[in-house]
Amino acid sequence: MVVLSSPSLDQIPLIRAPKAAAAAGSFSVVPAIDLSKPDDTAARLIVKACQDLGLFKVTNHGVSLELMRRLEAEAVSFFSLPLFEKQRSCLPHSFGGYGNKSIGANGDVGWLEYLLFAVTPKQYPFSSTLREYLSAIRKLAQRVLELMAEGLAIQPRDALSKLVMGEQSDGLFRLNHYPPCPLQLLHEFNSCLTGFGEHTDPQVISILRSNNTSGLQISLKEGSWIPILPDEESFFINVGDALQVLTNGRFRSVRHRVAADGRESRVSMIYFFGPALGERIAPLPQAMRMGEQSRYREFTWEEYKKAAYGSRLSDDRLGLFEKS
Ligand code: GA4
Repeated sequence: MVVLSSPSLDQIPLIRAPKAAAAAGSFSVVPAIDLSKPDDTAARLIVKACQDLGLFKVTNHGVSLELMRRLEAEAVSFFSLPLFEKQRSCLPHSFGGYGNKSIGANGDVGWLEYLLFAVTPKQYPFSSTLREYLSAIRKLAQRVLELMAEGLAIQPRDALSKLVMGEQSDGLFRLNHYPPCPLQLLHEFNSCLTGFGEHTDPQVISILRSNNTSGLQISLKEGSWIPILPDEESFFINVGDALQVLTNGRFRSVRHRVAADGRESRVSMIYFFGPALGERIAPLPQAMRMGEQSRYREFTWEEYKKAAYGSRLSDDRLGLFEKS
C-alpha cells in the first residue's frame, strides 16, 4: 500500500460522510461478470446488473494488472510532488487540470486531489503508460457496450458503443487521490470524511479502477447506501445518466459517493465515456417495449453537459429532462 504524505488540503471546510447502512463490517459484493464466459451469458448478467443496481464489475477483462499498477505508480509520483509543481505542471489547461478539494465550479468540496482532462487531445500529463491504459479501457468499453446491446436485443451490435467511440466523442479521464488525513481532523469528523459527495455520472458509462482501498458506496433503489468491497484487479462499470435515458429508464444511473476513512491513501482512475457534443440523446426505440412512451424529452449531449456543469454535485440532473 502506497501512503503519500498529506498535501496541503486544509483550506476548505469539509463535510462529514454519512455512514452507509452495511458499514458495520459487512461489505456488499457487486455482481462480477466474467468476460471469458460466452457472450450471451455475460450479456444477460450485465443487463440484470444495470437494471438492479446500475453497477457491476468485470473480471477476465484482458487488461493486465501490471498496466494498472504502472499507471497507479505514475499517478502516485505525480501526487507526491509539491503542490506548486502539481499546479504548474498542469497549466495552462482548457478544461479540468489539477484540482484540490474543490469539485466542479459550484462550491462542492471533498477530501481529495485529482487530475481531470479530456481524452481527445493527444497530449496527456503522463507518458505512454497512460496512452496504453486509455486504449485498453476503450476496447473494454466497446466490448461491454456491445454486450449491453446484445442483452437488450438492440441492433446493430454497435448501436451503443458507436455513440462513445467516434473521433468527436467527449471522453474524460480522472485520477483521484484521497490522501490520509491528520488524526485531529479524523477525530473532528468522527473518522469519516466525504471524499467525493453523492452524485450520478452524466455520461453513458464510467469505468473505474482503484487500489485496494474501501470507500466507494452506492445507493440502492430504496435509498439505502452500501459500501462496495474493493478489488484492484477488476474494473467497476457504472451506468451514467445518458444510458439511463437511452434505455428509457430501464438501466439505472447509480448514485454513488466515496467516503474517505483518512487512514489509507486511495487512488482511483476513471474513464467517463460521453458522446459527441451534437449527439441527440433519446430512448432507443428498440430498448422500449411496444407502446412504451419516452420518459424524457430529447436533448443533445451538449445541452445536458451544460446543465450538469451548472448543477451541484448531488442534484438530480435528469429530473430536469423528465417528461411530466
Ligand atoms: C461527476 C462525474 C465526473 O467526475 C465529472 C464530474 C464534474 C467535475 O468534477 O467537474 C461535475 C460532476 C461530474 C457532475 C456535476 C458537476 C460536474 C462536478 C459538478 C458539480 C468530471 C463529470 O463529468 O460530472
